[in-house]
Amino acid sequence: MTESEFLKEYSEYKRSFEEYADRVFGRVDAADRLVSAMKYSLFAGGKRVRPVLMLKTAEIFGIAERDILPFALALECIHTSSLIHDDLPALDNDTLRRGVATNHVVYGEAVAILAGDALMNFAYEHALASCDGINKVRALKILADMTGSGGMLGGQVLDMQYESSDGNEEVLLDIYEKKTSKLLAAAFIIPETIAGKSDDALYDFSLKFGRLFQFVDDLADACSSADKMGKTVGKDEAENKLTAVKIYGVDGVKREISRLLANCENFLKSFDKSGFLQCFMKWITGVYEN
Ligand code: GRG
Repeated sequence: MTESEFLKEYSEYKRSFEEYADRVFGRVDAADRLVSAMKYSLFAGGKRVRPVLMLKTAEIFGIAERDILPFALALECIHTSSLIHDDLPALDNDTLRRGVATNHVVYGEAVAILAGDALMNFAYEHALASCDGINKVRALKILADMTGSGGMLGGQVLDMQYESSDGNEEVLLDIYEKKTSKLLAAAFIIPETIAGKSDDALYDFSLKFGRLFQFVDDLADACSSADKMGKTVGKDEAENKLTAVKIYGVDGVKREISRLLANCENFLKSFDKSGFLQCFMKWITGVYEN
């Protein structure tokens, strides 16, 4: 598959997702300040990496789009909620996200906190309403597990604990698995679960993919620009954060990224209809290159 074929297919999945999200949120009253704040961040121009991966994986497992879209929207709402909260003054105190002012800059801190909460609540409400069988209930439990204290939220707290303190590679990998990889893994594991399947190798791959994704983000924070990234960069080093760049150095992270990429590509070779996912790995690692 060529890069332009890949990008065309990516934009088709993204369009399906955007149309669905527009339909769902179009029904919600935007005159309400809380809903307006939720929509501001949800429609601020994210890449929709998680929904696209979920739609593609669903297709590979033979799941109809109507069965996966509610989960794809739930996952993107949880991700957006985490970005709103991560940008708050009490956390990263950032003013730029997805190329626009952060939620609390526009709506104030109190509404931004509640908009993050409301997106999280909406995610479960929406996915639950679509549950018409035990496999979808199982998928919903996975979404909750990947998000909660053993996943993204717990990882964020660990991340804060190790701010400005000495950590090592083992600690870093544990934080990244929880903070970043588990939510990304949901994009692969939820369609698999809805299809009534379970495979440890796919879960291992999805965690490695999450690590690769976070390493690329760390490298971008060290080497890219705010214009290109649509968010503040250079903060990790300024705040002495525990990152892959701190542990491996810039060249070391590049080597780790190549190693993880080869590892992921190797797994995908054994995975049916994986051309799009192979290209995805290349795209995500090249997208932030200088
Ligand atoms: C619960 C507050 C809280 C945080 C959880 C998700 C997270 C941890 C923090 C947000 C910032 C961060 C470094 C996340 C790591 C994963 C990552 C690189 C997210 C950015 O995801 P993209 O590139 O963003 O998919 P867009 O804007 O395109 O959706």
